[in-house]
Amino acid sequence: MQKFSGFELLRRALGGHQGWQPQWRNPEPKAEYDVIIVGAGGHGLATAYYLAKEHGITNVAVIERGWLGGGNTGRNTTIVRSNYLFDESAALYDHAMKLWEGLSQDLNYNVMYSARGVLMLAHNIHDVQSFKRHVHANRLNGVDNEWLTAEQCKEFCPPLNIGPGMRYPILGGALQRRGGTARHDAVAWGYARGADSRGVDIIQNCEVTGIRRGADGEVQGVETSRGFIRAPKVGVVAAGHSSVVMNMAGVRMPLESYPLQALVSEPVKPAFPCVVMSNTIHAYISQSDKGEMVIGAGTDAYTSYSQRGALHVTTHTLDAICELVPQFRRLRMLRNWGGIVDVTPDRSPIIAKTPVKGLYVNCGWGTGGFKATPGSGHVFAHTIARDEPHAINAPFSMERFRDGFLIDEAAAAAVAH
Ligand code: FAD
Ligand code: PYC
Repeated sequence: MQKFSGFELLRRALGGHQGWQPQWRNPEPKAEYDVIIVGAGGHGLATAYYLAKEHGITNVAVIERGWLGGGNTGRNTTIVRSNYLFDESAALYDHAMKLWEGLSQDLNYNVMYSARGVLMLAHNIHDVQSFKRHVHANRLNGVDNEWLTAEQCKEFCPPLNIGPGMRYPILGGALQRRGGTARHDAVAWGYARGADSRGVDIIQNCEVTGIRRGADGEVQGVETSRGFIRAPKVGVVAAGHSSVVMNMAGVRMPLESYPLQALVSEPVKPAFPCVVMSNTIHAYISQSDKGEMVIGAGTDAYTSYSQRGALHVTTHTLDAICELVPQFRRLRMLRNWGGIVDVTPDRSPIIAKTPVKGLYVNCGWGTGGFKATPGSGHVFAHTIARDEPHAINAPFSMERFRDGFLIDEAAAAAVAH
């Protein structure tokens, strides 16, 4: 009988739960697949999972130039909510929210979705008007959201400073109680394990360097750092670099890429009960299950592909956090990092077919795609499998920028950009 150390026995007993990275195969790429997904972030892996699970398409490769979940999926501040303004967005983000609610059971993997509430603070009369408009629009769409006075905000989140002497006083806030957090890397690992066990090949350390097209312009496959891989369908899900990859097929995207950064404090005992966001003062905060305060900033003011942001953006955010929650002045920072987000002109994503036969794209999530991961993968898989959009993602086409059907969610993005 094979003998295992106590550590290995514990790891196997936990079966990949909470804190333990599950095992999946590490296959060599085959010469040909039915579908290639470029990018093993949460959205790419979720797409592969639903292609296999819902559409029976398992001859799929997810090709990743780095390591699985090492892009924005593993770099975000894990906030999940669906309080967007327009009907199209409510349908998309609430589709994701409903999937979050059953995701741990579906994947048989604990993604640690925690509906602890997302409170968006208003600091001036424009914030108040804008958030109340969001509350009303959300409720019309069956999405929960409610207005709280400053005192009710304090009751919901006791560490908040609602004193009158603040530079940006809290005038109230919009609370989505179903909003909260989920563990970002667990989401990537859970989808990876689910896809892998259904036969999907996840190929890491393999960069896509070109997209080959045939005589009729159709997609034939991808050039990679490990050779050419043939496939009649290619889905590009390469956040931050979507325009670079799409350019390989000759498609110019309406995207700009910016650094977005975040940081965590040293871990402390439970001290912050919910998620608080403030676009006006450029800060958002929650406490992870490990005890760290997870704090994020706005995007840098200039375009860049650097996975680090400007120092003054962080110091500005920390000033804001220390004014909102003065006792956190004594916390020390543990680490900080950045990701690259790709932003569309209307701050809504593109999940669509493209003018190139067999080429599909899922991008432009800007500062807010983590929350959409399950819904995004679900409708993108439908789009690729059926070669037509799902009703939910039909409005999120590329043509909307040509035809003027914008879905302007700049205010609901709730992150300065
Ligand atoms: P990614 O996880 O970035 O995956 C794309 C993958 O494509 C990467 O792994 C990359 O290596 C790969 N790739 C790129 N080029 C190639 C190539 N040529 N060949 C092969 N592979 C390639 N959203 C929220 O909803 N809530 C939040 O709280 C939140 N906070 C954020 C905080 C920060 C600091 C950042 C940076 C983002 C935040 N976001 C948040 C946004 C969210 O993280 C992203 O929208 C989401 O994770 C995008 O997922 P993805 O799978 O599309 O991209
Ligand atoms: O979209 O909720 C969000 C978000 C929070 C931090 C970055 N994006």
